[in-house]
Amino acid sequence: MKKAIIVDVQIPDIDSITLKLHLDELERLLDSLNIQTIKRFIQKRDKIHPATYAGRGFLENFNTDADYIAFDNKLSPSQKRNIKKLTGLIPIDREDIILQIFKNHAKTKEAKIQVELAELKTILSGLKGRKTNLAQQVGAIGVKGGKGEKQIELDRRKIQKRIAFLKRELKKIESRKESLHRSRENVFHISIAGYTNAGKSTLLNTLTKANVSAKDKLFMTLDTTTRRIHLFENKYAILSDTVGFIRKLPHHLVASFKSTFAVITYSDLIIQLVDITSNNFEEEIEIVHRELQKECDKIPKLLVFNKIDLTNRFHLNRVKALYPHALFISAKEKLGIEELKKSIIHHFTLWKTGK
Ligand SMILES: Nc1nc2c(ncn2[C@@H]2O[C@H](COP(=O)(O)OP(=O)(O)OP(=O)(O)O)[C@@H](O)[C@H]2O)c(=O)[nH]1
Ligand SMILES: [Mg+2]
Repeated sequence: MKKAIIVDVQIPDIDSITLKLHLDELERLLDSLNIQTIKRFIQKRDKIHPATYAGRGFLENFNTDADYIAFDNKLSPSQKRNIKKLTGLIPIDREDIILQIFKNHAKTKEAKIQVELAELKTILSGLKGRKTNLAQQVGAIGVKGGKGEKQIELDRRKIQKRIAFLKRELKKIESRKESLHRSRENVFHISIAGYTNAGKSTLLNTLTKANVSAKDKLFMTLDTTTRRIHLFENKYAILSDTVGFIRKLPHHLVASFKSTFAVITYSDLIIQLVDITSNNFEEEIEIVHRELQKECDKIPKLLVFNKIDLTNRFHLNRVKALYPHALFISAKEKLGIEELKKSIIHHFTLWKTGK
């Protein structure tokens, strides 16, 4: 197993608790890549060092057998080069880590194209106006050595060509999806949305007896799975599992995965699923809520807290008081599922009468 140290700078406008929660999440992201975090180093500074992110002296003093030095914020290509020189470790930032997770978890043709597109766009923006080579730019996990500098222009042109090709391929898949969606216009469509690892796939499995892979790793699902769900008598709806949200999802990934996220915008009801055991569930609700408001503000939503089997009565009651309209379930232990189905049926009836 590869090892990493996490390094961050605490500037005056971030408090220690928030910083800790963010680094806990970074550690989980690393864990999803099977990289073990062995230590965290935090430096208090007035501002980020433009050349080296943290202070030079601070970086020079790590005595560690780690392979990587991980950062929660985006590093510039020159910061990466400087940090590598000072520490002898491979610098990786949050974007590199998330991109690599997506890369490892992409299974369908669509997801693979989307990830490659995001990766190439990231490389291209790193190459802009620079004379360094590809491998250095990516700072990629697992990439060793580098090509000659003359390669750069060639690389750039190759990348642009490949991007154009991938975009065309993606367009084809998107238009197939759109016509599928149009053919289902008279069917009640529910999406399960939420922060990564909230239990979305587990809930899809519980509600529809599907067999979607659900694991304690971040971003297990990159492709939406859609299944039929029985409501009552001869009434059915369709239910989709979606790719999770996370704080600071890299810009190029969001753009590439637009059609995957679009499934949510097609739905008639959104189940916003929250992991009640997360130490940071309030911020997680906020992040998902903000994303959903962008294009789904008119779609009815059910706020559903999951994993209540893991929580104690005190915490549960506190959250119930904070969110009196929410539902509380355990997708895994099948608790509260009947109530959830009742709510779904209630929304289905409203939708049906409105048609
Ligand atoms: N104890 C308990 N564990 C749960 C529950 N629901 C999900 N889990 C676990 O939480 C982890 C994540 O579940 P997933 O269903 O993969 O979560 P997801 O939201 O689909 O995650 P991504 O696809 O990675 O965004 C898995 O280990 C599940 O077994 C629950 O109600 N109780
Ligand atoms: Mg999932």
